[in-house]
Amino acid sequence: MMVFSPDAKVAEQQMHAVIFYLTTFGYIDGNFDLSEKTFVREHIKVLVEARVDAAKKGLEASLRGELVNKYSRHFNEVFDQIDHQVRDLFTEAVSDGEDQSAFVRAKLKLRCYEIFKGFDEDNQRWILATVDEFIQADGVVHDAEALFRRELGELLNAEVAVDADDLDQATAPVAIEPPAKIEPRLPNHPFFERFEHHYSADKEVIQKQAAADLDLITRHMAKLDEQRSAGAGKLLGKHSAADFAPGTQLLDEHVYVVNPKPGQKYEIIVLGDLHGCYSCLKAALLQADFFNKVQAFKKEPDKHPDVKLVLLGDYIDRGRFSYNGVLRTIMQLFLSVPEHVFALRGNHEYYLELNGRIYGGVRPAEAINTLVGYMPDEMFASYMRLFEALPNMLIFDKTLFVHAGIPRDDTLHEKFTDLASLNDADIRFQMLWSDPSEADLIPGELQKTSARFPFGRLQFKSFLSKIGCNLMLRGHEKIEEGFKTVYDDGHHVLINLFSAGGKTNDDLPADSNYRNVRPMAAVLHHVDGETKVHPFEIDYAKYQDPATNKFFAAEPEIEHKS
Ligand SMILES: [Mn+2]
Repeated sequence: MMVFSPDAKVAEQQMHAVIFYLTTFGYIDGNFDLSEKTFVREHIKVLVEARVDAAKKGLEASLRGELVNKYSRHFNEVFDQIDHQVRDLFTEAVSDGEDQSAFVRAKLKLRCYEIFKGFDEDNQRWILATVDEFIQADGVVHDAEALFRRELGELLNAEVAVDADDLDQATAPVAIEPPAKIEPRLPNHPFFERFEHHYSADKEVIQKQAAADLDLITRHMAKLDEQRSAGAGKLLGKHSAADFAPGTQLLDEHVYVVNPKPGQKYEIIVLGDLHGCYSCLKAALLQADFFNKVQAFKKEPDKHPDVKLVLLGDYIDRGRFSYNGVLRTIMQLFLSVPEHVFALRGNHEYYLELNGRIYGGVRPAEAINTLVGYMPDEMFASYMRLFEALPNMLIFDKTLFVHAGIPRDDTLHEKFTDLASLNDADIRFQMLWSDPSEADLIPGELQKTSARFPFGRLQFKSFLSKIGCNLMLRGHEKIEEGFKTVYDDGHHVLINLFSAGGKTNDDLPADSNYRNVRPMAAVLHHVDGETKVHPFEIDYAKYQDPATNKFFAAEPEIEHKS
């Protein structure tokens, strides 16, 4: 029988862990039915009774009953929450061709692994014994349960290590300020108004609209080509931004590098996933006063900070203003001031061609699904080519900006030699998808299971050291707080940013769970190697009004499809 810690906090964690493991084993055979849920609730009661009896011996029956009921109620609520979180996993984006249940299975295994690694040895043995007891409790051990239990056992015993030489221990001079509220200096800017119109349902009109967008795509790609030809081959043999002359800014294939000028102040405005939330993009740019600041710098570069806008990808899908809102505006921004705008690729900017047809690489792909049958088909191929051309990352001094995360251990081992390796197609693809875990190290087996794979704290430190960085900003994960410091040990810092969302944001469908996110952006103040991060709340609500956003002057003519 299981033994709970006398420490109330540890005992609470043990209960959460056990409930998570039981929920996982409940889902592992495909569906978590009512009888299994009843079984978990009964098991919770058994555990609670054991805990009450161990803590308070010889209690009067009625008092014991009261305590058992009280704790059972609490842990049944915990169970409901965990059950809800697990069900939520089934709605997360998976890469095309990937099986949703395999993805969920990988996520559950990861969470089991993280919980296990967070426990000391006694608790590790305890939790496995509890699970074994549970899966045998109904008299039958199902094949799926036995397989998962066996795989979990192997995983927990797996040896993982990182190269200690990689763990550079220099202190990261990164300060993170508390989230602020910023008012836009001006409520609107003429830059935006020219592009704020819905697609027409009329064939002839939408053809003209598409032709204008195609022109933008063509010019955006031509500008990237120009930047690329100037930076071609420059990353070869280089190991950090500091290996370039001060003041260097270049694009070599899909990797931007900036080595800042000594004494020059920089303001880097960073936006995470936008997912068709045009109001979020517009609000953040006006709040950060982007246009005014670029102009001031261009006029008197010695007197003003150099302003950079970094967009971490995932411009399309989920929200209602994908191509015609977020993407069109980003292309206009880049074409207006290409030296100041870094529009990186997200995993949603990934289309596939099959028998002459273009498909979204992520399901559901709302941007393309909504416009099929209205937009000329060849436009989707043009978007696909644009997406292929988008750069994947920016290394600015010691900060890496990338959509999702770091590559797999085995891929790095096989392919990484210097900064030029970051252009490898597999490395770039993996960096569009991976997620940080709370565990220190993730075994290779667990990294292999899904396109959306985890990496650990030490793997993160090791990778950042390889490329001369100590700070990484990424989007990709829908975090409700909008801004989150995922890792910070004083040496290496990982920040997650999400810029789509908002309770009353009508850029999102009424039933979208993105509305639970508080969208955030950040400004990095950088000078002479020191970085201060200023997160701020995106004031999208100001741009839900026809007076500040023409998209709200009329209803869309084409219905949003998921
Ligand atoms: Mn993403």
